[in-house]
Amino acid sequence: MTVKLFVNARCFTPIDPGRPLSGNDQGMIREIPRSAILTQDGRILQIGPEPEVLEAVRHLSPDQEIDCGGHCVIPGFVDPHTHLCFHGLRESEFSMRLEGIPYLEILRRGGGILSSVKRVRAATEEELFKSTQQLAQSALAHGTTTIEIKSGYGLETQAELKMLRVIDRVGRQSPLDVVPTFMGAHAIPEEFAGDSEGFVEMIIHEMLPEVATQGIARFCDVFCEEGVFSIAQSRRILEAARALGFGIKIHADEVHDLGGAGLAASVGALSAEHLLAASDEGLKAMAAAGTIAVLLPATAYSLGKPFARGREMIRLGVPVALATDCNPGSCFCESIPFVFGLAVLGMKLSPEEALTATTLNAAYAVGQAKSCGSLEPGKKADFLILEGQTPAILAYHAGGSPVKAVYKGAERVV
Ligand code: IZC
Ligand code: ZN
Repeated sequence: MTVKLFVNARCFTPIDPGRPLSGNDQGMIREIPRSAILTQDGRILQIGPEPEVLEAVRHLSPDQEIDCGGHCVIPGFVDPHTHLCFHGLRESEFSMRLEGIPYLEILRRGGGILSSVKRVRAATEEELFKSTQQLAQSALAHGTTTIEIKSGYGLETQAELKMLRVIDRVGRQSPLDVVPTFMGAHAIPEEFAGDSEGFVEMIIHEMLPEVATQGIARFCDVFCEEGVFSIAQSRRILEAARALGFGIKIHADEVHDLGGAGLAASVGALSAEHLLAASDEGLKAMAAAGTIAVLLPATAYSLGKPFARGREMIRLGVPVALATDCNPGSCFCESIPFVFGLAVLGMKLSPEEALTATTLNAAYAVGQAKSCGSLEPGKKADFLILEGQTPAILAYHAGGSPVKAVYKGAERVV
């Protein structure tokens, strides 16, 4: 048994009521100016004003005492949407986008996601592991302690399984907790060009059952978008996934409003992601169903598009989470601090709302809130020491590295 005592911390944390925070509650953060955190075997035993915790410690004699220097301490970030299992960058496509060629046009010409598919299919499992692990380490250095990673650059059963094995190995061989998502419905592969229905059949009858049998993905996600998967196809795939026990997520209304937000609400998805073009009607349906909006402002930034209407979503009562979307195409960014800054300055979330969005609501968006997302007894001792005295430093120190130390299960990992 290892007992650790963290003192002289200025803690900021959302309080978990057993569901994601929405509306006015999204900005409710508990601040404990001079606090201490007592941990046992990587979990939080107690957190509160220093004198209270010190009183409890008298009977426990901690193995180690760590002084947080009066700095701001917040929960470790949860990044609930990434595609960071890939091999090779797409810099030439970035140049094409700078010249004005749209993201979906590059995909239509056989590039985009399909160029990553070629690279991932050709890579050995070891090569893919190395590149994924490297990026995961970088996310950790930016304060991410739990991360969702999607497959979706295999688009054939064996290559999708290879990705999911790599994602699983990153979870076992890095300090990060990794949540794996199957995203065979990410694009239509060349072999099925002109036959998207044939590919949907293969996902439903071959890929999904095999992934379910192997038990290596918790969620199933679909890219519901013009030229990719229609509303009807997305619904069929997600209903089949749900019947097999997967949690479900949707890339919804990223470029065009196909009604993805409404679909997410009606199929009982845990979250809908992107939502740049989502309609009021779709957002209201999400609020009524309790669907979490996972917003990806670094993608809007990278695509040069207006941000999703985060402020309006909070007003409507939709619980908002934030994620990087880290991928080699539309958004090469593994930094939650960067996303936090964009959310505050670009989407007008308050720093408190953005803190909830990058911790507790993000933990709900990947089904992990029982063990992380807030600093409360029983949860993992995953937390960050920041430069400065309040979480606003994350937006204020633009492009800096405000994360000074990362603790995962009470162990210092950065
Ligand atoms: O590789 O382009 N939007 N999927 C949907 C992506 C971006 C990832 C990519
Ligand atoms: Zn994505």
